[in-house]
Amino acid sequence: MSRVTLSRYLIEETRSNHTPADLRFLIEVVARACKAISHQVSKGALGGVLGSADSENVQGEVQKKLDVLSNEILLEANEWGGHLAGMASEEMDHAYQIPGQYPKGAYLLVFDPLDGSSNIDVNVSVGTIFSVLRCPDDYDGDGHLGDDAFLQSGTRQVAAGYAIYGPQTMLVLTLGYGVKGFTLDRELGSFVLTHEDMQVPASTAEFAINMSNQRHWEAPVKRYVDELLAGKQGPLGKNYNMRWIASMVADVHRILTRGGLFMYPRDGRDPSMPGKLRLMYEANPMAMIIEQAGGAATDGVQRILDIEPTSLHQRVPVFLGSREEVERVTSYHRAD
Ligand code: AHM
Ligand code: MG
Repeated sequence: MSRVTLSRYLIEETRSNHTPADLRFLIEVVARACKAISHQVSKGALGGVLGSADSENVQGEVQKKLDVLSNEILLEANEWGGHLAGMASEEMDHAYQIPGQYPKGAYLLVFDPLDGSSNIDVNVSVGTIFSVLRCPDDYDGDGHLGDDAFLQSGTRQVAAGYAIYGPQTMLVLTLGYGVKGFTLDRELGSFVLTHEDMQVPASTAEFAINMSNQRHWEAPVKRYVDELLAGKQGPLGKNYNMRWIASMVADVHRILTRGGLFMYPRDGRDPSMPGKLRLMYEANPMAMIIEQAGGAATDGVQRILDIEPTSLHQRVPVFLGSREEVERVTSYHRAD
């Protein structure tokens, strides 16, 4: 069997004029950084990388050592290549400036360096989520890149992807025409194309939500989950199964593999937080991937990719996965 590596796939995309060469380099570098993160994650207790760092991020969350390390790996890999105008991440308050000695490029890279980090110490799958935008042509930040350059709707993403560090390390990527999955071949040191055309089935009998927040949910989500739990005897007329890994990357990967619905709704725990997940580096890239695989993604009311961001670390409710179920829960919100 002839194996198509990520590099070969990207070269062919560039040859057929689908993907500009500088975007190809950018994806290659992100993939290389993900390989390095995968290596660090896999060391576990042997690498001294488990546990918390003595720091909090801008959102007041205690950072794990691997959150900080993964962020540094992505910054260092990407800052010198000349394809980026700047970067932003869950772990940094504001936009990261490309150091003055390096050339700048046309793209912006946004990432969650290690999603699901509460799972690191218990040896459950975690991942890196990334989104690529163009730096606005008319951007004039006087040499300083402000957060405002990143505030573009998800429809303007030119690429999105994630790496999952699980029993296998995989890179799942969309350049805007379908979703490809690459598995890391550790002997070869390369990501190899293993999933040609990832698709989310339109219907499903599996859902994912953190049920412990049930008492804080809004009425449409309560109604919908009550109906799911009522099973065959209820209004939906079928039995549903539930899975909750608490790593968005792992939950989304399951949905891309066998269908399902992922929900992180708004809840009443903290009125200043409209949901837990962040728009720019969690909801938007995952929404692009899911839509490109034939699924749907909304915030309960509108398509996630249409949301006009107002801040870098903005949070949104998320409903994504199999189209029929996303449409149903969205219609319950609209009827409310
Ligand atoms: P993180 O980026 O700080 O790791 O948080 C995001 C994670 C998602 O991966 C996951 O879906 C969710 O938060 C888990 O939330 P909960 O702690 O409510 O289970
Ligand atoms: Mg995250």
